[in-house]
Amino acid sequence: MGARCRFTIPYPSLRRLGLTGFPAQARISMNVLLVSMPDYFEHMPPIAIRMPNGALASLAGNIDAHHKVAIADLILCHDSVRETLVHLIREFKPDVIGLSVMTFQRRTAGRIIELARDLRPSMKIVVGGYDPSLAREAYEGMGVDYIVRGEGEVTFRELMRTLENGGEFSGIRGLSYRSGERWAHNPARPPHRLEDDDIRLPKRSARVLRGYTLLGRQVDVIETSRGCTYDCSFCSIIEMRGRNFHTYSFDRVLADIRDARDHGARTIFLVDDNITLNVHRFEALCRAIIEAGLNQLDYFVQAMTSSIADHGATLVPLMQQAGFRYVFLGIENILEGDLKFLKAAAKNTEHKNAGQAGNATLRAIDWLHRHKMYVVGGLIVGNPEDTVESIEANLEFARRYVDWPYIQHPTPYPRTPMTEDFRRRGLIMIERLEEYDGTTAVVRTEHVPAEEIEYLRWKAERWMKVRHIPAAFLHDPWFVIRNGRKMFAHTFRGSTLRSLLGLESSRKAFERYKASRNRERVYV
Ligand code: B12
Ligand code: SF4
Repeated sequence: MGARCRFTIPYPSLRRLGLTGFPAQARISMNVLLVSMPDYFEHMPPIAIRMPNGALASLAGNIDAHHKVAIADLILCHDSVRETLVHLIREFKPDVIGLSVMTFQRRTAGRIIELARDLRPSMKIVVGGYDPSLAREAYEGMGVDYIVRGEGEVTFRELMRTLENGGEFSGIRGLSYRSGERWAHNPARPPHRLEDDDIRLPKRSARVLRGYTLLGRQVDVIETSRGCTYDCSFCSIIEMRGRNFHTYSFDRVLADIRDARDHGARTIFLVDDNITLNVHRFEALCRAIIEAGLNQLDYFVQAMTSSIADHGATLVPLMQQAGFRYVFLGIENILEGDLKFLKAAAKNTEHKNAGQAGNATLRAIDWLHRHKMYVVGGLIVGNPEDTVESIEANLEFARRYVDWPYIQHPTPYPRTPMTEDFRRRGLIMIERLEEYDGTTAVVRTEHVPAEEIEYLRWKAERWMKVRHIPAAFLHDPWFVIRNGRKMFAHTFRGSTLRSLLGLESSRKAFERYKASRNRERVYV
C-alpha cells in the first residue's frame, strides 16, 4: 500500500458502511462502490492538488438510503491503485461498482474494469461521466454492464431500483444496457431542473479515502448551478446536456457548503460550468455566503472575463468579502482569430454602454487584482492557424498578467465541434487518448508541429508557476516548507542543474520530461 493512501475507516469496518437494520423483507441492500480515476494532468500535481470528484458524492446522496455506498477517489492513492482496489473490493464486496471517467482516463478505466471483473465476476459494472456519455460506443466493448449518459443522479437511482426489485431497464431514460447480443440505448434524460429539489445533497460521509488538498488546505467541491448557454467549440458541455442553465436554491447551496465544512473542508471549489452567466445571482450568492458567516472559507471559482469586466465594480468587491481567493478565467486566447476559431469571442468581450468594447481580459484581471484575488489564466495555444509568434504572444501575456498559468492545447474530445474541425483538416497527430490531458499537444497547427507547440508552452510555463510560491507560502507556510522541494521537483522534472544553468539544451530536459510523463500515466 503506498504511503499516500489513507483510509477514513479501517478495512473491516467498510462492511458496516451505510445504514443497517432495514426491514429485510422489504428491501435488499446492495453494496455500491463508486470510484473516480487516478489520472491527473500537469496543472494538477497530486503533491499539491487532490480534489474530490463531485459527481460521486452526488450519486451517493441520491440512491435509496438503504444501500451501502463507499466512494474512493483514486487520485488519493494514484501510486497504489491496484492494491487499494483489491482491498476495497475484497473487504466491501460490492454488488455494483460505478466508475466516473474523463476521456484521458479511458485506458485506466479499461484496466480497472478488467481488474474488477477478475476480482468479483458477479459485480455489475456501471460507467458514467463525460467520456462514457459522449463516446458510449467505446464502452460497449469494454466489459461493462451499464452506461449512464448525461446527469446521473436519477438514472442511477432508477437503475439501482431495477437491479434490486427486477423490472425493465427500457424505461430508464439516459441508460444504455446490454440486451442479448446488442446494446440498447434508451432515450436521453432531459437536464434536471435543479430548482425542484429533485436532487438531494451529496453524501460526503461515504468517502473512504482521506487526503483531499488544495495547497495544504482540505478542499471540497460544491455546485450552485449546472449548464451554460454559450457554445465554445472546444467544450464538451453542450453535447453533454444542451445549452441551458439551471440553479440550486441558496438554502441548498449554503447547506452544501456547511456540510463540506463540517467534513473538514477549508477551501471550496465551485464547479459550476458557468456561474457568471447570471451575475446578479452570483452577487446575491456572495451576500448569502457573507451573511451566513461562511466567508471564513477560501473559495475557488471559474469565470468568464466579460462578466468580471462588465460587473467588476459591484461583483468583485463582494467576491472578495465572500472569501474568493482564486478565479479561473477562461481567457482562452488573446488573439481575435483564435477566439473566433474557439467560438469564445462573445464571452471574452467587454460591453460598455450599448456597444461592444473589445477584449475583456485585461479589465477583468485588473478588477480581480485590485481586490486581492489571484488569476488562474486559462489559455489555449496551438489552434489551427497558430504560428510560433502567436503562441509566444499568448505565453508572454500569461507571463505578464496571470498569477497561475493554466495553459492548455486544444484537445479533440469526443463530439466537440472543434474535434470535427481538426479531423477535417488532418491536424490530429496522436490518437492515444491517455495523452488527451490538455497539456500534451496532440494536434498540430498549419504551421507548427505538435511537439514544438508543447515544448514552447512547457518551457515558459514552469517558470511562471515558481512565481506563485511566495503567495502560497504566505497563506500556508507549513505546507510550502514541507512540500516546496517536491513541488519544485515536480514542476521541473526532466531538468538538471546543467539544463537550468543553460549548459545543456532545454530540448534534452523536455525529452526527459516527456518520458517521465509517459511513466506517470501508467496507474494500474
Ligand atoms: C470542475 C471541473 C474540473 C475541476 C475539478 C475536477 C474534480 N475533481 O471534480 C478541475 C479544475 C480540477 C478539472 C480539471 C480537469 N478537467 Co475538468 N471540468 C470540470 C467541470 C467544469 C465540472 C465538472 C463537475 O464537477 N461537474 C459537476 C458534477 C456533479 O457533474 P459531472 O461531473 O458531469 O457528473 C454528472 C454526470 O456526468 C454523471 N456521472 C459522472 N460520473 C459518473 C459515474 C457514474 C457511475 C454514473 C452513474 C454517473 C456519473 O452523473 C453526475 C451527476 O449528474 C467540467 C465541465 C465543464 N463545463 O467544463 C470539466 C470537464 C469535466 N473537465 C475536463 C477536462 C478535460 C479536465 C482536464 C483533463 C483538463 C482541463 N480541461 O482542465 C483536467 C484533469 C483533472 C485531473 N484529474 O487532473 C473536460 C472533460 C472532457 C472529456 N471528454 O473528458 C470537461 C467536460 C471540460 C471540457 N473541456 O469540456 N476539471
Ligand atoms: S463559456 Fe465555459 S462552460 Fe460555457 S461553453 Fe464556453 S467553455 Fe463551456
